[in-house]
Amino acid sequence: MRGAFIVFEGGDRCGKTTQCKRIVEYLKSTGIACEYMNFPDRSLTTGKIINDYLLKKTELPDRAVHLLFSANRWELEPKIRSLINRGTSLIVDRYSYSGVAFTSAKEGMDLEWCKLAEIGLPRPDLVCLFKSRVDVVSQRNGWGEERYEKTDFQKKVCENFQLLKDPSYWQEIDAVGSIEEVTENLKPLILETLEKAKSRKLENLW
Ligand code: Z5A
Repeated sequence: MRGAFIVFEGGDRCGKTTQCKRIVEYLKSTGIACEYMNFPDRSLTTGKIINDYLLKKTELPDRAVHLLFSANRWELEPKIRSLINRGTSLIVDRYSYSGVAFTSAKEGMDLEWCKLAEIGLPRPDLVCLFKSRVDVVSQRNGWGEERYEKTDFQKKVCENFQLLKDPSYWQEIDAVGSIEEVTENLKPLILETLEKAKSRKLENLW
């Protein structure tokens, strides 16, 4: 039986990484095989260039950097399929939806063009879209250090997530509560998805 492919998405600092790690810890404590994965993975070949770009050490044309983010996912595509097919569930911190939502928030970038490089990547069984408020997250540690951490840009990104939302496998998560409250709200949804994934084929984007 295959594992489930679960993605957490949302604006900056909304708590995705915190929750991914807490859910992986929780699942492992109940004996479920699972792993944490995050995009961009800055340790990969493409990830090193992306890291320099996000830290504003290099400049790249918008389309080129968009394709690098996508290539970063394709670097891990064989590993994603292999782990899932061997029964390990993946809890993934950002994915193709961030790729499309962030690039298409830039001037002159078309959302449909942004989706093209993602075609054929595995489609998650569940996308948890973290709903927060920019006035809340902008008070959190680390806000403003990287390229996209500006209020107006983040609002546009959130609008783009709404355009990508597919109710058949997306769920909105209230991420304004405490860290513990958000984890407790996520647990039943994650367990239900793990169960359903066992008998479902892994589909592709889009
Ligand atoms: N990007 C892109 O353009 N194209 C792509 O294809 C992809 C990404 C995949 C870097 O992503 C940038 O790349 C990102 C999107 C773009 N730009 N922005 N903005 P990243 O995932 O590496 O980094 P990030 O977006 O900045 O995410 P993050 O730092 O991982 O934030 P987070 O995961 O949402 O939050 P967190 O680390 O769990 O929490 C942040 C802080 O808040 C921390 O101090 C926590 O302790 C605290 N926290 C968390 N939850 C709570 C609650 N509930 N209450 C209070 N405090 C909390």
